[in-house]
Amino acid sequence: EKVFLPNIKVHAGEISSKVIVCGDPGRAKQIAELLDDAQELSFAREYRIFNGVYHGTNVTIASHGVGCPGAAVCFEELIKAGAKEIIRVGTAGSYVEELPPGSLIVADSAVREDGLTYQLVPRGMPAVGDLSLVQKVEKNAATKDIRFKRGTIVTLDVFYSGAVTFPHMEYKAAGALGAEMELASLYIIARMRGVAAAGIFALDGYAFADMNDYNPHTEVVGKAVEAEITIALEALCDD
Ligand code: R1X
Repeated sequence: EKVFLPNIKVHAGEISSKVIVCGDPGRAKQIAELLDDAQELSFAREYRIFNGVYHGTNVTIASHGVGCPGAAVCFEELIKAGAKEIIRVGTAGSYVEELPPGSLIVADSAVREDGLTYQLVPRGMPAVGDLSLVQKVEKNAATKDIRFKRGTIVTLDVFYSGAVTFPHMEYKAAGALGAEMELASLYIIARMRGVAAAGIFALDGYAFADMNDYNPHTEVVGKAVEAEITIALEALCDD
């Protein structure tokens, strides 16, 4: 009897060892459309899973939704199902002028400004990507005509701000390049479970901006998302 993963609704062994993850189920479908023989395995809650073939290599595409706790359920079950290399393709808000909307961040590390990872590992554990997988992503990004930088991204839980102010400016001063909402959980879980992970992000605005004005649905962001998808697929199949 094969183990059934109850939230992502696939059996162990049904997915590829090479996985692309993204937040949006619609984007999972967009990525799957670039594959040969794409097949939807499941779509439960925010978790939508496809198998397919990219340039002769079997890959799996999975969506994980918004925020670390929900994404962590997806990452843990993907790993139980057989994932060995996971690349997150996402969107993020920029901290720096050199990375305007439409450019990319290759994140080698994530700041743990989430709650989830503190319930998994001690405070001192760093959230870092797999060095060789991150380097494959960076190498493939460098072949594209798109602006990018490699560095640290901040993973936070809050999207619409409340009564307190998130210290974006302090993280900018500390050298972080931008902010998003899931990568720290991927990096902590991947390291704890012994698999490789990397992350690449299309900048869709500035993290300091009023989120009530947030509009990622522009042509320049769409092009950056398309570019990062190709970069991630090439990096995953680069061995
Ligand atoms: O990671 C962030 C989150 O999943 C990036 O975009 C989403 C919020 O719109």
